[in-house]
Amino acid sequence: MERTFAMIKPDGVRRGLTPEILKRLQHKGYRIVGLKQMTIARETAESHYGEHKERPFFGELVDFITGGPVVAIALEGENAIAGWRAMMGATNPANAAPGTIRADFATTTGENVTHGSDSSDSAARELALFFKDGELLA
Ligand code: DAT
Ligand code: MG
Repeated sequence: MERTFAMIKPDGVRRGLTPEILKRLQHKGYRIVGLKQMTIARETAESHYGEHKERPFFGELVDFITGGPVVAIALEGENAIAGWRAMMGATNPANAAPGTIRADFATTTGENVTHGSDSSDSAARELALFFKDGELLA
């Protein structure tokens, strides 16, 4: 069993995609062990995306992710880290395989609907950033 951090980004929430995305991950068989709609504080966003802080798009990325409510999700399941990344598809929707979330619901890299941790270290770090002890199911 693995846990990972998933997020429906502000574009996904704004466009009413929350039920569709929750449906997909539940139908896949993942268990939702934490779920909340929230607005991300700027310092939380800068920490979450810290690996990108030298990239030219960092400012826009932080503006975007703090610009409206997101849905933060803690997912549990076998191979959940790679499995959720596979369901999302490639970062650039133009490269995402048909049937993936980013291929089906996005056209630009900057607004690509969902986030998923990319490793077990990232998953642990991001889950701790977004959820307090006691907010996650045992
Ligand atoms: P992923 O979200 O697939 O893990 P990432 O970690 O490389 O991708 O980048 C984080 C987010 O930053 C990504 O979902 C969208 C944005 N981003 C990445 N590369 C970008 C680029 N070249 N231009 C604009 N935004 C970009
Ligand atoms: Mg990433």
